[in-house]
Amino acid sequence: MGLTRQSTGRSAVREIFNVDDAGNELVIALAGNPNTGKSTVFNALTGLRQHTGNWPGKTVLRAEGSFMHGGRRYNLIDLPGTYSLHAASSEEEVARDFLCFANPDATVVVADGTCLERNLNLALQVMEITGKVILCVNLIDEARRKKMHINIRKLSSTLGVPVISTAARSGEGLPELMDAISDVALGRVTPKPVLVRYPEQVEAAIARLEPRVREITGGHINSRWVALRLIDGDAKLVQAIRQYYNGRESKITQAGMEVLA
Ligand SMILES: Nc1nc2c(ncn2[C@@H]2O[C@H](COP(=O)(O)OP(=O)(O)OP(=O)(O)O)[C@@H](O)[C@H]2O)c(=O)[nH]1
Ligand SMILES: [Mg+2]
Repeated sequence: MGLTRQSTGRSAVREIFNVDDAGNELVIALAGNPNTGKSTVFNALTGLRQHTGNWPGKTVLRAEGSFMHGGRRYNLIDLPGTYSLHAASSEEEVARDFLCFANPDATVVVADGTCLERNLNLALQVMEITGKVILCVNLIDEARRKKMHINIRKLSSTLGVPVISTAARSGEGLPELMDAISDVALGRVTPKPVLVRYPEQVEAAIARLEPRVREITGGHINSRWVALRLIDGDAKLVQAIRQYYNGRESKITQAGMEVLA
């Protein structure tokens, strides 16, 4: 089936998710497990330049705000806190669809530095969808208090993405986080995230499916991830993609989201 897309990039972001992307603003997503300090990071970065509402077609709260850095405006979207991106709840669905379809210029995964291992599960899932990831190891003050030492450099080289430690409540590390966001969003730094390798059978199926997926989606969304979801029998995602690529982007808010629901 030959599918075409009528609009690409940032205009699609605005159309699909009602994100304010007027001008040449960069769109930055904030993801993370619940209670890791996402909103604290969001508030510290955006100050009073923010507004809240619901996600289109959902009763899930959304906060959107912006900050200026190096003469550019960065539009920050606070995604719902989730433990995974399996679209098992409205929150997970919103987070996953935004990362998959809205193509943010960078995504910050906010993790709790006192229980990193659990938080890295979501980080790896995000990294499967988008390569433009920055890991923010937050609550570093708490980790320090508990005498935990986190080797940020090693974490960064192991994961293949920039890692910044922060104590968002006191503002520690936030200037560095802004720099890292800017580096990734503007393409000065290209993360090379490690990808989870699945059993050989699954990898073989991905290898067979991926080229076809790429052909259909024109490379606009991550073909490896879509192939994985197809193998998993994710019918909702198939419907969403069909909707998206039939050139009805402006309707995906109602139609696509309802189809996805
Ligand atoms: N000590 C310390 N506390 C923090 C830090 N960042 C956030 N907090 C506190 O952690 C709690 C949760 O912060 P939130 O910003 O609401 O976390 P969240 O990830 O937005 O939570 P949900 O939206 O419910 O998923 C609040 O009491 C914050 O004040 C930090 O770096 N250090
Ligand atoms: Mg929050």
